[in-house]
Amino acid sequence: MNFTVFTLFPEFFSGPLTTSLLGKAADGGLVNVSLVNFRDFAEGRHKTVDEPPYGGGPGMVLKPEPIVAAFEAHPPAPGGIRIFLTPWGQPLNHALVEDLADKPDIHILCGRYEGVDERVVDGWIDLCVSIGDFVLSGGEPAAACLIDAVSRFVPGVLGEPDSLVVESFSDGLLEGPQYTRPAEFRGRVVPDVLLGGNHQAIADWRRQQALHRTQTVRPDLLDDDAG
Ligand code: 6GU
Repeated sequence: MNFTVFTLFPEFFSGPLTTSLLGKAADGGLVNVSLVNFRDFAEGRHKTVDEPPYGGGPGMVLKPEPIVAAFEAHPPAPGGIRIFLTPWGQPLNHALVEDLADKPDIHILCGRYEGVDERVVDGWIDLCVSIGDFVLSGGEPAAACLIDAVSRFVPGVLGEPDSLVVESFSDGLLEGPQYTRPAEFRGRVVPDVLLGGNHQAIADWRRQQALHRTQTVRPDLLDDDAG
């Protein structure tokens, strides 16, 4: 799986991409992330990437020329997709992550400031994605989230493929509680059923716990078949 991130802050990614699961996936050649600083494609001595918005208003808007020049220098492979990360995009969820995992090449534009000239979106972006109903100062943390979530579906990235199936959202439910040793910790005990070795009873208990947690925390997931 190949990702290319178009960002003014490539250094942001040195942590997320070298740590833990993603670091191992990168080392194993399973996931490759290229970083493109579109400031390198800006013209002039000042390498200007932003300007005040037409019509007035606060902040600065990213100019189209450097971004599109960077896109043209790094086209996605056939069957690939170009995504713009923005608070007004389509919400990222389990279904969208699974769709994206089928793409051979994912290019991601990270916005900054008050936004990106809309002509970039109209002419060069296939999909706009948000990671939730809040505003980040830039798309970089969202790109790290998207790359992590999609990479987990690349064969070989997870040690145990089963964990893709059991965990939250794959069946539309949140994952229930988990316990490990010791059986008693500061007076709090592990539920008896988990210590008993009755696999059917354990599966039933887990399902009931997952339903209860989903009902309590995310009843919206039970209302429809979203996720
Ligand atoms: Cl994808 N970008 C920004 N800047 N803020 C966000 C977001 C993305 N998703 C939620 N908030």
